[in-house]
Amino acid sequence: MSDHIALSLAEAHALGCKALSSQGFSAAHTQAITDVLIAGQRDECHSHGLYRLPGVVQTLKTGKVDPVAMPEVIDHAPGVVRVDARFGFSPLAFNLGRPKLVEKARRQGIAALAINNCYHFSALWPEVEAIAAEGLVALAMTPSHSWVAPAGGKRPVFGTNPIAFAWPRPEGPPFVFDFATSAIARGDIELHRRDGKQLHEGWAIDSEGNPTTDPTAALAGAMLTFGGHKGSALAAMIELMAGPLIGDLMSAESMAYDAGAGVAPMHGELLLALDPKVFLGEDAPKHIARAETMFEAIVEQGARLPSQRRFAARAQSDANGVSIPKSLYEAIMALAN
Ligand code: NDP
Ligand code: PYC
Repeated sequence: MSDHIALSLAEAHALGCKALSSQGFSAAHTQAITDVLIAGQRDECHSHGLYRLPGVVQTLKTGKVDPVAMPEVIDHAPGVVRVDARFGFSPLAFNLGRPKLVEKARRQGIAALAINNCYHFSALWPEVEAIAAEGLVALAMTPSHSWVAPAGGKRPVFGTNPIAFAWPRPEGPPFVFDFATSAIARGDIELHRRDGKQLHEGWAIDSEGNPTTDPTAALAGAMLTFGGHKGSALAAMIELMAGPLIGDLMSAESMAYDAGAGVAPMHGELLLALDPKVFLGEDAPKHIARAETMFEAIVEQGARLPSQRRFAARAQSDANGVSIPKSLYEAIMALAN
C-alpha cells in the first residue's frame, strides 16, 4: 500500500480549509493561509506546503496567534503603506496591503509595504509573484527566529531570513528567486529529521560548535549561512530592514517573544515594489527586451532560471494534483474532524 495519498488541488484546498476553520480561524484567514499552503504543495516546495499546516494549528493552540485578527491597513506616507497584522498570520495582511502598495508604486515608481506584528510561516515567492503579476518588480524579506550563527561565530543570531525577488517578463511567468540566507530553510532540516536523512556538510553546527550532518544535533545547535560571510551580511541586512527600520522585532527578539513555545516566529516583513513604466517611460519596452537577452543567455547554455523547477512542478500539479505523506494526510484529517 502506498505511503502517500493523491489529491486534486481542489481536494487538497478543501481539506486545508476544513482543518483551519474547524480549529477556529476566520474565513478570511482560512482562505489566505490555505492558498499559500496549497501553492507551496503544488509547486513542490515541500518545506512550505501542507507540511506546515499542523505547525500553524500548533501556534494557535499555544494561544499565541489571533485566528480572527482583522489586519489594519495604514496609509503611512506617500511611498509607504503599513499593515498592522494585529498578531494574526501574515498572508491575510499581505493580501489586504497589496492593492495600496501597487497603487503607490504605479504613482511614484517605488513604494514599500511594511507588515507589522505578524506570525510568519510562509514562503515569500507567492507574494513577489503577485506583485509581478501587476507588472511591477518586487523584493521581499523577513526575519524568523534566531537559529543561524553569523559567519565565524558559533551561536545563533540571525533567522533563516528569506529574500525573494520577482521581475515581470513580457511573456510567461516572471523571473523569481526566493531563498533563505541560511544554507537551507529550517523547514528542510525538519523534513530531513522526519525522513531520517543526513544533512549536507556546511549546513549546520552542533551545540558545541562542531560541524554536524545530524538534523537533530543541528536543530539543537545552529544553522549556517549560505556563502559564508556574504550570506551572513545579507542575513544582517534583512534583520535591519525588516526589523528596526519598520519598528519590528529581529530574529533574536522573536525567539525571546516565543519564550520556548517553539511556534511560528512573530515579527515584521518588508516588501518593495518598483514600476518599470515610471522609471523608463516610453523606453520601457526597449530596456525590458534587453533583460530578455540576459535570460536567453542563461538558458541557451543549459543553465536554468530560478523558479523554473517550481513552474514545471506547478504545471504537473495543475494537471495531476498532488500527493502528500499518509501520516500528514491523517494529521490534517484529525484537525479537520
Ligand atoms: P532553495 O535553495 O530550494 O531555492 C532557492 C532558489 O534558488 C529558488 O528560487 C530555486 O528555484 C532556485 N534554484 C535552486 N536550484 C537552482 C539551480 N540549479 N539553478 C537556478 N536556480 C536554482 O530555497 P531555500 O531552501 O533557501 O528556501 C525555501 C523556501 O523557504 C523559500 O521559498 C523561502 O521563502 C522559505 N523560507 C521562509 C522563511 C520564513 O521565515 N517565512 C524562512 C526561510 C525560508 P526552484 O524553486 O525552481 O528550485
Ligand atoms: O523554514 O526557515 C524556515 C522558516 C521559518 C519560518 C518559516 N519558515
